[in-house]
Amino acid sequence: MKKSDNTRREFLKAMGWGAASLAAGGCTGNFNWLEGEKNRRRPNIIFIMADDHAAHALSCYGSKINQTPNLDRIAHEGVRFDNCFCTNGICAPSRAVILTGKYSHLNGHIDNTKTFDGSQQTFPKILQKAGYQTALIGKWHLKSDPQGFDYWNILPGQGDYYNPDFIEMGTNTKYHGYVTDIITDLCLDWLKDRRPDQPFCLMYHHKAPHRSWIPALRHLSLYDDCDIPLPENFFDDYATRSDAARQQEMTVAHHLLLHNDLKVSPLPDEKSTDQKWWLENYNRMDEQQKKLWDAYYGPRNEAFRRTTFTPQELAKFKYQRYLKDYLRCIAAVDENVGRLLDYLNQTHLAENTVVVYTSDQGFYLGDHGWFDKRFMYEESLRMPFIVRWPKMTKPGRVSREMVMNLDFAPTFLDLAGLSVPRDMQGRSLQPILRGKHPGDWRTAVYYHYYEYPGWHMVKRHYGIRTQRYKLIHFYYDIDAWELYDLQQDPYELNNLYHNPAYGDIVKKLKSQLQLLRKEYGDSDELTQKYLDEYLRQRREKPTIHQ
Ligand SMILES: [Ca+2]
Repeated sequence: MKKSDNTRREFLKAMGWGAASLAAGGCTGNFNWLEGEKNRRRPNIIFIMADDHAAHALSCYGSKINQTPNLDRIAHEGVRFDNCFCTNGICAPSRAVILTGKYSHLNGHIDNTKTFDGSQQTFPKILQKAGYQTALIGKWHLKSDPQGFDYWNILPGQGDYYNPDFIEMGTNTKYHGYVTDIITDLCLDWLKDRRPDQPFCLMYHHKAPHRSWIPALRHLSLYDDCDIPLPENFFDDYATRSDAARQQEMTVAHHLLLHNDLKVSPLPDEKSTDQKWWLENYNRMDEQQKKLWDAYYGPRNEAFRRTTFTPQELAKFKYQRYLKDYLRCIAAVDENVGRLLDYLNQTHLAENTVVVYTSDQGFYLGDHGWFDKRFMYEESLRMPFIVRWPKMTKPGRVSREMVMNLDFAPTFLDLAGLSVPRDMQGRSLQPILRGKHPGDWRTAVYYHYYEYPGWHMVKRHYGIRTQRYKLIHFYYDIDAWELYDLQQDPYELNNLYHNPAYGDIVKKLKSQLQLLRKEYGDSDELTQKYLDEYLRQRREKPTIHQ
């Protein structure tokens, strides 16, 4: 056998094809054939990520409050992961975990105040080196310039919903329109212009539905004809919990901002401190956009000002306005993902393109009376994660294996036929995508949140979640534990940590938690190091935490 045949056989073996493929392929045996065949076979990857899109706001996850027919297409034609969790439930750290396949304490990006060390190993860099065309379009949020991409066009910082600025490979450009539509247009343009002879990896990252939940004009009246039902635990009184649940600053009732979040435009003589984001957003609109915006919110805001509310009625008003705007933002994401899926079908790219939809973490949709994320409770710990690759995934499959954002990088590399670097801490999901249930799959996940004192005042904590239990340790200005039996108490209202009947379970979980900390390289020393660094930074530059 010629050397080229050997090389080809090795490649086919690596890709899971046997000798039959070799025999059937025709034996030209030259390198170009091999490269062409390799590129034709390797899947394209479209990694769609929204910002703060909770799984319980997707109809494929049983949402009681909205429909997402286009996102559901990915789940219905692929695999829905019901137990996908983030390792640190906040925007930039989750993105850093996804890129590196490493926990925050190893990639260094423990909180939103950090700047990502772009010199480190990431999966896009490895894909690029292996011959993939790589592109990143939309939200980035890691401060340093993206590395490992042939093309990038990103929102600066959090970005704006209307007429947003983008930074295209270092150059600022202002676009006219609504951000979710623009990001999708840019992705479609890139797909049309890409080189057809190479596989690609496109990171299609939405800003929506991040705070302050500013909908497209065409969606302003969506949900006008209904009330969004309150979640079961909206009026959680935190009775059995630690002070962490009581001392946060993220309640719908008290911490949503009237102007910035709820779109109640300030009166001419109203000198409120919460106008800044509202004004920035409003002032970006052109005259026609402002006219349509005012025509919708104006009369509703006047009615709000004429009404006298009890505290509970006011909380419900805030919930409705918050949730409706949040869901309207998701409606635009859903429509636009539909446009992208249609494009893949029309261009026959769908068959060999892995399409992933996820969010950097979940979100509280009034659950526990909250908005935002950070806590290790289910609603923000859980990430929607749906994957379609017609070549591999059978339609409508559901996985209950415990997976993490830590697994995304190893999965993408594995699907591209590349070996996963040993220092990545996640595990490829390829067997699960193929419908297998690996017997040695993990039975628990480890979580660690750091950003305190800071936005929303969610105390530092780490913990373990198994299929049935969750044990959380809050630390720093508190030393408190919480235990939940998710089977008996799915809404996490009853902290069982001090219940003697659960003593053995606590003991076992604490031991498991220590093993996980050790396995993933986290430690009390590292925790202290990051805390000292955080507090020093806060003293030297207080505004960084505002
Ligand atoms: Ca986020």
